[in-house]
Amino acid sequence: MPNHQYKYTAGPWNIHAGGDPFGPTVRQEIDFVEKVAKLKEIGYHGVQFHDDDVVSAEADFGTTQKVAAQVKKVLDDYGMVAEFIAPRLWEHPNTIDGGYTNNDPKMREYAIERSKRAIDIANMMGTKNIVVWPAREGTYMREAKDPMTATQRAVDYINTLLDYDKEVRIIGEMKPNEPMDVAYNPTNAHWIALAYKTIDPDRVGVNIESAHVILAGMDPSDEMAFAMWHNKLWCVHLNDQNGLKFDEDKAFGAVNLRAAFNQVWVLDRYGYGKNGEMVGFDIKALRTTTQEKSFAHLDNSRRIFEDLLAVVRSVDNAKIEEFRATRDYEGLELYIVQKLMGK
Ligand code: XUL
Ligand code: MN
Repeated sequence: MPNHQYKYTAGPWNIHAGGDPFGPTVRQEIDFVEKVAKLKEIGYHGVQFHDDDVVSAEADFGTTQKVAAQVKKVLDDYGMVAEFIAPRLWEHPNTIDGGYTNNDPKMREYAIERSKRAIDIANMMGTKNIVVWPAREGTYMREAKDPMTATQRAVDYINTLLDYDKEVRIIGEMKPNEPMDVAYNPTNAHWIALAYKTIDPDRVGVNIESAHVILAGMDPSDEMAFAMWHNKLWCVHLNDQNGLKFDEDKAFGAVNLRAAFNQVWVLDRYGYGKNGEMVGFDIKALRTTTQEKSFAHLDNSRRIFEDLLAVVRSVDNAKIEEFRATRDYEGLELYIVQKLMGK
């Protein structure tokens, strides 16, 4: 029975002022140092970053080094680590029509340069993990880009980054839609398939976000198991999602406790975390959350993970095998549901 300690992370964007596309912010912005201090206090071990969460994308190299060192020092002071750096290829005017799948070669070049810079920042922050969420690598209409070309461009992009730094790991975080109507490579299995076509498949993996998998109509725990079978589950973004709508990023287990249980079960059963992988949460506070409760969704999600871990570790595996052998799936269902009800 695996019995290791998990390490938890979240991004600074998960502690936010509550603005949404339909209304302004409703809470005060919280200073980065306070975010780190509070994350530490509620049992977190690390921070996830976009490149420009560390330092402005417009900063020159010297300023980038200086600011990254300051941010790293804050982490060091609190005994925290940087889990990954994600190049933000979806806000800049040059990425309106995407980064590496942009039809304009100058814009594709921007995406490459910005991603190389994200690798530089990762090195300054002491991590080898680059997370690529291909936000705008898709289309609003099918005819806008050529899909075969887009597939090749994804592999070319990954190869360029693998070649730029011989130790960096390129970790795709797939999402089927939003902001685009349809994303290229909508699932983790797509990215894993691309990985095998790159110059160094062992350095290409995935970050599986529960809500993204649900939006693709699939099951997060099965997706995680598939990626682990390939030794490619290097990050997770645990959260929850109520049906097929916008990406809600709800607290882990808040919608479907059984699906959350199954994610924890599969992660724990197959030793996720034993090679340094961390349990990342990507969770938005509800807009209705008060200032004082700005961290509650992250605190709660970690607690829910640990409570589910206790349930998972109390599962009687011999019983499970017996239910399976006798095809008593009704009995199995009652056993699991009763476990989740604390019986
Ligand atoms: C978007 C999303 C991103 C990535 C990091 O849906 O999940 O925040 O996790 O870029
Ligand atoms: Mn995410």
